[in-house]
Amino acid sequence: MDTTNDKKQPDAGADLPRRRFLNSTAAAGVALGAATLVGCKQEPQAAAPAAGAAPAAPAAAAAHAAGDGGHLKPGQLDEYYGLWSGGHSGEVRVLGLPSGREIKRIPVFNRCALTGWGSTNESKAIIGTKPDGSMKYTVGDTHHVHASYTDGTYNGKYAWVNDKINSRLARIRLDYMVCDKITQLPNIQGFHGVFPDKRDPVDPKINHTTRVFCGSEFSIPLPNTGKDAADPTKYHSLFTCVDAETMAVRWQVLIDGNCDLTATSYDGKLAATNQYNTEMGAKYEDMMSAERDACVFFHVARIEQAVKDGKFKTYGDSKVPVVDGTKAANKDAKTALTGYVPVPKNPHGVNASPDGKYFICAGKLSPTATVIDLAEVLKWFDGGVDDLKKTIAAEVELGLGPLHTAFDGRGNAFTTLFLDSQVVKWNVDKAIAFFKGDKNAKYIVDRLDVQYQPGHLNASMSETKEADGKYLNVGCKFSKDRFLPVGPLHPENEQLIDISGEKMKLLSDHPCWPEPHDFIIVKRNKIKTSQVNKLEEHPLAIKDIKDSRVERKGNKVTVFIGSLAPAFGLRDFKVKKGDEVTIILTNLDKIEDLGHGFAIPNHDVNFIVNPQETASVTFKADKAGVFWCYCTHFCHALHLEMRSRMIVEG
Ligand code: CUK
Ligand code: CUA
Ligand code: CA
Repeated sequence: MDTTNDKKQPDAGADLPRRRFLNSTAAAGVALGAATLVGCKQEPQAAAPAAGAAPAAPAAAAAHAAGDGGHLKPGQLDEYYGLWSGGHSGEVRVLGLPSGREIKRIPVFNRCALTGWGSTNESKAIIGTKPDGSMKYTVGDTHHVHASYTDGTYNGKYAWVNDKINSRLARIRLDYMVCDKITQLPNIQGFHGVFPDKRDPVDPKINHTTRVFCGSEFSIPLPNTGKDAADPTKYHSLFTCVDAETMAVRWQVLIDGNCDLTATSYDGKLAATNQYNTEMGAKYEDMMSAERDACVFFHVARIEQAVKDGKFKTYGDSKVPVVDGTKAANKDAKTALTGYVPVPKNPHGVNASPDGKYFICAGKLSPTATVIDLAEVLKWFDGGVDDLKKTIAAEVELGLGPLHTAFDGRGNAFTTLFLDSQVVKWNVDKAIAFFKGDKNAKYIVDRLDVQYQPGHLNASMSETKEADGKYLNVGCKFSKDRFLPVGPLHPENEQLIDISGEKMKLLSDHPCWPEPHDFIIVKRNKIKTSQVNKLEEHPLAIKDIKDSRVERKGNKVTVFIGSLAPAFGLRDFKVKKGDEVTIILTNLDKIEDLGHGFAIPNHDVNFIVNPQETASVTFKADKAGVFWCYCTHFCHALHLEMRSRMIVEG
C-alpha cells in the first residue's frame, strides 16, 4: 500500500489531534468553573496537561488495508472518503474506505431529528417553504453523487446530488459536509443522472467545474397542464444545465426520447445522457420494443451560443431558455446541438474513461457494453464523420444485465452484471481490437461473483484522471443472507473489492441502510474539512454570551441565546401564551467536536449547533407552563445540567 501521501496529511497522526482536542475540552470545562472531572483519573481528559502544552505525538500507523480485508485497527484512519447517495432516504452519507465505516449522514431532502435539518429556519430556507413556513417538500430520492473538478480531478469544493421525486438538485459544501443550496428544475420529472463538467468548453483558462448537467427520466406534456395527457406527441424530456456556483438553471435542451444517466468529457466540450426509452413508451413493453436506444451527445458551446442568439423557447411560468435538441431540428451535423448514437438495448449508465477517450454505455437488456469514441463524436459534429454509428469503437458481450462501469486507470473497465450477480473486469483496448476483428483478443480479464444483484459500482478516483485502481466498491441491491436477519426490510450489501492485481479479490461486506445507488470514492487528501464553523457566517450570531437576551415586537419574541459549556446564556426566559417565538442559538464554544443541542419539551423542537455555529427555530408558544429546554448533544461532564427554562405565562 502506498503511504507516501500520508506525510503531507494533517490527519495522518490519528493520535495527535484527538489528544489536543481532549486537552482543550477538559481545559474549557475548568475555565468555566465546572466541577472537576472527578473519578476520571484514568481517562485521557483527566490525565492530560493543560491546553497549549505540547502533547506527545506518536506517529499513527497508516491504514494497511488491502491485505487485511479492509479492516482498520482502532485509531487508524481510512484512506478514502466515500460519498454515498442514500436513495429514497433522501440523504447523502459519508463512508470511510476501505473500512466501510459510516462516518456521517448529511441530511439533504429529508428531515433529520438529530441535526434539526428541516426544522431550523436556516435549513428550511435552503429546502424551500410553503407560505405557512412549513417545508415545501419533505421527501427526496437521491441516486447520484458527483463532486466538483479542477484539472480533471476532484477539487474538494462541492458535491451534487439529485432528487428524483421532486426534481431538485442539491449542493453539498464539502468543507462542512452540509447541504448549502437546493434548486428546483423546471419543466421536468424524474430527474435522475447528474454530472458536473470538468472544464469550460471554450475558455481554456477555466479548468474547473462551472456547470452541472441533469437528465430527466420521465417525459411529461409541455406545458404540463393536464390537458394533453392523451397526446403522445406533447410528451417531452429535457436535459438541464445548472450553474455550479449560483445554482441557477442556465438552460435546457428539448430532446427525443428520455434521459437517464449523465457523463461529461474531460475537455468540457461534450455532455451525454443514455436513453432507454427512445420509443417514448408509457408502458414497459413499449419501452423495450426497439432493438436500439441511444446515447445523446450535447455540444455545450453550440447550445450556449444558441441561447445567446435567442434561439430558444420558454414553457409555462419558467423563464429558463429551452433550445431544440430533437433529431428533426439537428439534421446537419455542422450546426447540430445534439447527436444521437444508437446503443442497444435500454442501456443503463454512461461512464467516462479516465484517459478521456471513451464513454461506455452498458446494455442492460443487451449483454453488451458499447464503447463510444469521443474524438469521433467531435469529428461528427464538425462534419468529418458521416454516421454516428461509426463513433462506436466497440460493442462487446460482457454477460447478463450490464449496468454501470468503473475504471482502474490501467486500461481496464469493471461492469456490474445485475442478472448474473457478477462484476466483470474487461480490457478496453482488447475489446476494441476484438470488435475490429481480432478474434484472439481476450478482452475479459476476470469475473467475480457478488452478493447479490449489483447496481452501481465505483473504483477509487475512478472518473478522474487520477483513477488509482486500488479499490472497487459494488452496491449490491439484495443482501439476502449476508447479515443477521432483521425482519422483512433488509439492508443492502456494499462489497469492497481489491482491484490492485490482475484478479479481483473480495475484501468485505458492509450493510448499508436502504437504499444507496451511486457513490464516489475520493482520496482523503482531496477533501479538506473545517471542524469549526465561522461565527460571522450567520448574520444574527451573538458574539458574547452576555449578549443573550429577549426582544419583543408585538407578539413576536426573539430569544438570542448563547451556549458555552456547560451553560446556556439565559438560565430562563419568559414569553406569553400565543407568542410566536424565535430561538436564535449561537454556540460560542470554539473547540472541535463541542456541539450543543436545544430541545424544548412538548414543542417538537430539537436542533444542534456546532462550535461557532448559529441556528434558529420559530414556533408558537401555545401552552402556558414551565418547559425545561435542555442540551441534547453530549458536550460536557455537566451536559445533563445544561438547561434553560422557558416560562410561558398564561
Ligand atoms: S440508477 Cu440505481 S442502480 Cu438511479 Cu444510477 Cu443504476
Ligand atoms: Cu451542551 Cu450537552
Ligand atoms: Ca428502449
